[in-house]
Amino acid sequence: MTTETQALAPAAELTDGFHLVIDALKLNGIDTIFGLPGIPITDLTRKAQGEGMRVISFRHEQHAGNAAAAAGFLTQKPGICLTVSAPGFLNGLTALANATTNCFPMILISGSSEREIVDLQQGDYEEMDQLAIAKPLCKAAFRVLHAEDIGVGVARAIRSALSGRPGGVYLDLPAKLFSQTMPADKGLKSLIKVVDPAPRQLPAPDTVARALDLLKGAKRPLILLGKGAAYAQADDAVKALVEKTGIPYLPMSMAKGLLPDTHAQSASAARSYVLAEADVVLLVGARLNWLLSHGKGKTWGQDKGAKRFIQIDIAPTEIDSNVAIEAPLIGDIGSCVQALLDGMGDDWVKAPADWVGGITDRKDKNLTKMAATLALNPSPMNFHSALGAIREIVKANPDAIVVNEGANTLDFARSIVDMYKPRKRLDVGTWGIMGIGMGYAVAAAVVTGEQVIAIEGDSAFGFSGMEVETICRYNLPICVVVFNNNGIYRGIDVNQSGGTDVAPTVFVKNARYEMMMQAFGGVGVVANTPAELSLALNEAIASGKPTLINAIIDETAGTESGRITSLNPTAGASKK
Ligand code: ADP
Ligand code: TZD
Ligand code: MG
Repeated sequence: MTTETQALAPAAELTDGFHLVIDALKLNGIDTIFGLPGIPITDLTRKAQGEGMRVISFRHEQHAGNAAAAAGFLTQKPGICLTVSAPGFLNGLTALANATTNCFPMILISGSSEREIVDLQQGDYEEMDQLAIAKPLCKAAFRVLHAEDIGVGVARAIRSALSGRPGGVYLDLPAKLFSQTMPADKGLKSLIKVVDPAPRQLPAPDTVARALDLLKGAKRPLILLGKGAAYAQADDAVKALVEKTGIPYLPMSMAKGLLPDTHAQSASAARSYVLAEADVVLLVGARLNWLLSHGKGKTWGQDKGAKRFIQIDIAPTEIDSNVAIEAPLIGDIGSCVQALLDGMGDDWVKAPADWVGGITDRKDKNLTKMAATLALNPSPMNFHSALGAIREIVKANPDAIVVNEGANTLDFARSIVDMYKPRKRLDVGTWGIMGIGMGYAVAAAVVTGEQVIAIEGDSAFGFSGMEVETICRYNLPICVVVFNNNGIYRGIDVNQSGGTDVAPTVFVKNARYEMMMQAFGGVGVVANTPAELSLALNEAIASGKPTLINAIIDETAGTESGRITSLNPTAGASKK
């Protein structure tokens, strides 16, 4: 070709790094980004929005990251969190680590500085070796240096987040990548649509037979449902297993609603009894971690002989992590539960009547006691009376999603507020982390379109409180109920030195949290009684408007650390 003809040939249409990232995500059905703009990803957020993606912009990356994690849990698609370099990346990292701990699929995508400068530590703008830092805190971490590899990078990130045990993935995109260009047709061909990112994993037949043998011989069987079972979306199979076997079950907090909490076989109101007395326990997507006292000790009736465990999990290395698992069943929950059902045939004998009856008696007694406590109407409100009001509203609005964090506010809400449908409860999860509230609430509203009720301790709310602006900006149907007891656990601690500073657990008294929502155009209400709380919450649901209810709770009502006092090395001393 002469120079002349070259000049006359039409320029090949080009694409660039920005568009390849967007196209790769869209090709894989990802339509939402949670993030916070800045160098070098500002244009990525603009262009993504321009290309029809929903871009939800937060006030702090941790909350964008928490939103991505919750979106991943709710949809089985990895939630995307997009941040700037070093500080933005670090702000998002807590959420990435928390997602990994909870087995929620998410991808943290961060822009990063120039490799050459970072590696020689020459002091670039927001310089940090982000890939190295992310690696130990997530399931997988990748960096893309060339535009033609963006398709592979995004595909690897999606598959890593979703396959096997889900988790958090970090994707490092250096600034230079975004402006790299390549012919558009070649770019298109470089993208990968991930096929079957979470393939079904069938359990081996001999492991199914072993599990059924153990279950068949059980005199006091128990099923424990965890948030892995909720994530798996095998709702019908799980329900069929519970009902076909007649075995009492306990839902872990985020598995509540997988079957309605009012189900006759729910043993929640007799939790201590069934944990201590059961002889064979079938774990379905639940780990024997601190939340289950590691499967040992008094909680598990150690003095009454060893428990025998069947555990369904997708991660083979989870087995025997705390106690011996006699019958591991490795595979996805849908396939494993179905294999058990198939293996049971038509003549499976239901759980022994004396065991089931004994549980029902205890349950009824405890529920009667609880009803009496909920009916009391003390002034000021306590946790029970306020939650009694919310409980009725959740019952009347079973599609609403409940987000819950705090100490007493968490522990009481978990046991008092019944859930009726799967994946309607999002909470502090495996770490017991504070700060997930507004991020989870935004994600729940954005990806489901349902009403969200966030039940928040006043301390817990403070971690993400600024995101009420985000809630107002996107006009999301979120009602935040702040349980205002003037502090962490309680509002009555005193400075042990007698000095003028208040105690470390105490906040400004009678704080006007409702004004935070009003500041951004939302509705703010104070509730002093259960009736006022019900009215305000019903109005919030009817209008769908961003609302914050400042629920005034007796500042003496809580206990240190809520219900996990036993884990607190000084709780005994400070209680004296
Ligand atoms: P909880 O806190 O509710 O007890 P955990 O988070 O401790 O629940 O446990 C969830 C478990 O579920 C993890 O061990 C995880 O590997 C497992 N899991 C997640 N998704 C699936 C799935 N689709 N199939 C089987 N197991 C799963
Ligand atoms: N920081 C983080 C990230 N997570 C934590 N779990 C804590 C600190 C410690 N912590 C708890 O475990 S609960 C809690 C803190 C600070 C707050 C409890 O106060 P609250 O709830 O107002 O949210 P109640 O109803 O007053 O008990
Ligand atoms: Mg509090």
